Amino acid sequence: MKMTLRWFGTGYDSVTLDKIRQIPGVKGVITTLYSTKPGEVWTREAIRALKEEVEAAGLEISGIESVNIHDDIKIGLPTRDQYIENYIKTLENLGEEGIKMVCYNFMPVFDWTRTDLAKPRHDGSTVLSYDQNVVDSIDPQVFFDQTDANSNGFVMPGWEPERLAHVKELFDAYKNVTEEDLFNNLVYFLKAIMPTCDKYDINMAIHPDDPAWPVFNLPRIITGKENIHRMLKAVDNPHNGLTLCTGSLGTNLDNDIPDIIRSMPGRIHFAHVRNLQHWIPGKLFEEAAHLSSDGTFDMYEIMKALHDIGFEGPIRPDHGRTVWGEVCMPGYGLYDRAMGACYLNGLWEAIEKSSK
Ligand code: CS2
Ligand code: MN
Repeated sequence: MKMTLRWFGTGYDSVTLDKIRQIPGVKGVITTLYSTKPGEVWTREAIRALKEEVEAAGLEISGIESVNIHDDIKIGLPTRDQYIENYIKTLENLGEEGIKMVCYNFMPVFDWTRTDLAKPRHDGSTVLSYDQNVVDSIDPQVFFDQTDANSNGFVMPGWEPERLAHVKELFDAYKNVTEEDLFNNLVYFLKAIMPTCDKYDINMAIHPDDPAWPVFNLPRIITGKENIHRMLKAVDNPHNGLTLCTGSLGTNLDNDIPDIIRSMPGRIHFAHVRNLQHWIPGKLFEEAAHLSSDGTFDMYEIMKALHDIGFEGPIRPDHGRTVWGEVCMPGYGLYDRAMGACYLNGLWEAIEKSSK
């Protein structure tokens, strides 16, 4: 594996490349052109400028998270073909610049959903948390406005104000989209982009839905072992793979994460490894420190499973706690993610040495 950190880019992230460079073992960043909108073509010049900035700091771009998918593709509107063409152009430009891993998700309207962005934890840190009762009783527009207001002034990934200013229209547009439709629209998209991925050796890594069940009555299709395998099989090309996100799949305790990992060698192209503390399974959970004993998951078993399948892709700590008074995008501060990276590196070193 290759340890990385997510970086949103100058002007969008409170964390600088110089600081990331000082986390032991972190070789690269997972980044994006944060100012682009879903559906836009990423120009080669803009990609190159980003790459040069990262490389000047002694790091590499280990992958993109995310090239977001335009809603028309997810909904399956006739206009999707134009947006798919634009996506292909973006992949070509990334491929020309030597970037070979692209993370994306296929969640309608929202990216991840959390009901509190700064829940105090027993140790005095704050974390993102989820309460199903809140989701069941709140209007999506109010929910979006609250989330936006609590993000410390940062634009959070997947929560772009320009798009979500139209939450109601977006919901209407998805009104008749069933899970089967959404799945078919994903397959249509993947089939269209695979030749480009083959040409440039780009690994596509779909991010699981978070949480791993329908929220606000929106369809969900990447929630567990069965539907992930269905997706991999529907477009059975090694470039069609998964972002193994423990914090997303792990929202549903029926998901046995080490088992999921072992069931798809060669198809996990990226890993997000973090821990959750469950209070009421399926209803109430919060994020935790990466350490196994701080939450519900056995992080050793997760890293061991990745090691056992010979995982060589980029890995990153995912959401961290906010600690030591840091002011940052919720989930994306420096300190706790740096601790997470060190811990995961330590587990990996021990697993590697003891498996010789
Ligand atoms: C991320 C997702 O913050 C997170 O939970 O893992 O926002 C992820 O970047 C997207 O779903 C991928 O498109
Ligand atoms: Mn994730």
